[in-house]
Amino acid sequence: MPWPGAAGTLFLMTDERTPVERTLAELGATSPEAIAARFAEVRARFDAETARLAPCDLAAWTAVRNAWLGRASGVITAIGDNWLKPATPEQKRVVGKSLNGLKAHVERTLEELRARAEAAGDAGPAAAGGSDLSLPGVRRALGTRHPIRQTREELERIFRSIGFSVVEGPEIETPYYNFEALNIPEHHPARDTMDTFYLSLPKGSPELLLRTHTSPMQIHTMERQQPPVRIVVPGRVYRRDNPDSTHSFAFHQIEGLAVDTDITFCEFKGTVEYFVREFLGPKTRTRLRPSYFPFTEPSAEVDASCFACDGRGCRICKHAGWIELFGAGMVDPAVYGFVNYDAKRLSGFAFGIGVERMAMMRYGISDIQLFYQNDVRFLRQFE
Ligand code: FA5
Repeated sequence: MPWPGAAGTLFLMTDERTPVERTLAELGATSPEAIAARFAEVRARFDAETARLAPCDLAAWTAVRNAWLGRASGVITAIGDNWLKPATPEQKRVVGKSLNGLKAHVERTLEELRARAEAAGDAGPAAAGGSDLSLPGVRRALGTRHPIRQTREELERIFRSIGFSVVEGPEIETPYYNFEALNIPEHHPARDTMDTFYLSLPKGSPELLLRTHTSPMQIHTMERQQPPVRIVVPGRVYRRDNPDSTHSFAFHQIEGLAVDTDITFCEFKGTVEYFVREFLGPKTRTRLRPSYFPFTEPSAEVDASCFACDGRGCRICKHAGWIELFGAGMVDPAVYGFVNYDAKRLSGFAFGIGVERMAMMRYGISDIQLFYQNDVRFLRQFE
């Protein structure tokens, strides 16, 4: 163990070891006077070293502190191990007391130096004699954007690139916006699939619920804006779904709505195909399967050729060759009636994409719950 600081001249030995690495018997210091003299030498060495410290040099201060107070190999530990432990019972009394005195001196001096360095730092670089710009900076561990966030941003980017703008809406809705204005009247069976969370409010308050999809923003937007409309709406939605590998009770969707005077099924199909190819790769094929949503007519489920087997059939696509992506369709003219749009003149399409499911497809993730567990071993893979 070298002495802390520059090569020492105080303790020149033929033996390579420093005095604190040798026992007192080896040093020939067995009487109380000889022991005290040895401690005085160590203390003088410490004082000389700290006297050389520049007032603001925190790195040098840390090095001195570690060299003297470091638990594993500091000088104080070495004295305890090599001078105190092997000492005779009479010597132990003297060594113990001196060691305590030395340790208190070292701790007090270092603390004073640290306070002085801090005060000098507070007074500004000029008062402290200038900053040492060569000191390493404090590195803060940076987090990364969550894979759901990254996926959402990628979806937004794709739709922005073809003229859609991004808007956001409230997570708390009235049943009117979440259901009725979307052509889902009370007692309609389509409500059962979204059996949802209502807020408990004082009697007489209007009913409020956590939105079950981003579709209410279709209505808010059309109420506020005359056509043409081209928006996407990312956001969190809630359903009373039991968690499993593909379901969560809180998840994310991105809604799309385009309304204008000349939008046909071709624009709808072309937009969907463009989006799927941009997101999942140029070779991905798209299929529209007839489906039902009260607010679109006709409605479709959009499927993509399986990314794992390219449509040949595998375990991931359950040997179908296709994977279901999201629901979509041409806006049902009945919806225009709720927002005072002229259903005879206007037409449009809408879609609602599950962000988690898209991220699962893209990154080959088999369990949706991984997104919510905040396990850094999972999240680091998306840096
Ligand atoms: C809807 O929510 C419709 N609003 C979509 C729509 C919009 C259709 C506009 C037509 C026009 P659906 O319930 O199928 O549809 O949900 C859409 C997507 O959300 C699903 O394809 C799926 O990717 C995702 N999703 C649904 N439930 C869950 C859940 N519990 N956990 C995670 N993702 C879900």
